[in-house]
Amino acid sequence: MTKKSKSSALQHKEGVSQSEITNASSITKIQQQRKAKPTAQELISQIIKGNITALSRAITLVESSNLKHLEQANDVIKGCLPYANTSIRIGITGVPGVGKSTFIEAFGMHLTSIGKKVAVLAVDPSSSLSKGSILGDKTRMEDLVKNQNAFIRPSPSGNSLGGVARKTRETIILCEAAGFDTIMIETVGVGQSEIAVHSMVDFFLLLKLAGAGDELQGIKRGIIEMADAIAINKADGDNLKAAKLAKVEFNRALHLYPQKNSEWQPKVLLCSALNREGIEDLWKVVRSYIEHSKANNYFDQNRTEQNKFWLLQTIEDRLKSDFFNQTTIKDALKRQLQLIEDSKTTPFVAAEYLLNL
Ligand SMILES: Nc1nc2c(ncn2[C@@H]2O[C@H](COP(=O)(O)OP(=O)(O)O)[C@@H](O)[C@H]2O)c(=O)[nH]1
Ligand SMILES: [Mg+2]
Repeated sequence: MTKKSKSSALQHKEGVSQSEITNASSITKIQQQRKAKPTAQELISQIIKGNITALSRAITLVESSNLKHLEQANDVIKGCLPYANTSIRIGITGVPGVGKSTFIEAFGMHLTSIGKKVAVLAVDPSSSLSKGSILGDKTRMEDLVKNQNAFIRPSPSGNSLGGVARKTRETIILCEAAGFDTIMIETVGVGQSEIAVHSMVDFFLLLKLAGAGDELQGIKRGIIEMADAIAINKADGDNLKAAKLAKVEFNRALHLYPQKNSEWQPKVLLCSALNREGIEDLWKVVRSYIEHSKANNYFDQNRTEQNKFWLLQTIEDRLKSDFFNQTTIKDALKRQLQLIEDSKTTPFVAAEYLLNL
């Protein structure tokens, strides 16, 4: 209910006070504005011209839970697809406090200074609770926020990672159609969201700190395995010596990992996001990775594999939510769970029964 009223034109109309809403001429005005809502076709043609207002509007449709909006969103995405697929997509992960936001600011500013158009997105399924903690600290991105060639969008909210990831993937397509050639996707170094982000990007960057053990940094082995580069951040001041040591250690450790399908040897770098040092070197690494993976065809293969993965993932998510959202299932599930508690059935018998309903 609250969602519906939030997306209503009444709330969007600036300068319309509550008392004005009751006034007849205002109602006509609002009705006209409703009619003036751009069609999917209009949105598409504005997006491919690089119109940011149209882009934001389309993303809002993608993120909406209203079925009508989703239908329109699908039309817009379809229309944008021929203009998409053109960017370099970079995933960025690391534990809170490692300096992701500061890094994105520095990296984004560098990229725009060499003529790139940068979009910054995020995947954080927990952000619906914390109201978009990730990327929320726009104070760390003061310059990028004001930059004409940068577009920053906080994580879509949602209670399932699948839903959040879908919205972000579709937003990538819209941003690409709007002319953004470098897309950065931030994720927090906890839970499953790295895997989701890894399966929507070309290049995966792990930010780390020197001097803290892996357990301390909460980074799992799997995440190191996904990384195409590890940047040891805060390599400045008193920290520099430890950072240099960490670099040697990481390089040694990475050689013990099995070769990646891309046949790319992950690189370890030092950087100071705060002092904007090591940023250019990292961009060189990304470029050399792209060259490498395009030369051996991995780049395209990987994107195809990712699309297949998301097709299956989407079906899985849909079947699951369709199943669990049925009232008969909800009620029956409650009963079966009770029977399990009372040891009156087995999980397999109960599952079989529910699936047959
Ligand atoms: N010394 C130093 N501090 C940094 C660096 N990068 C980030 N920080 C600081 O680390 C803190 C956390 O940074 P933030 O970008 O918010 O980290 P996030 O949680 O990963 O997004 C902030 O106080 C930053 O100023 C760096 O390269 N060197
Ligand atoms: Mg941050």
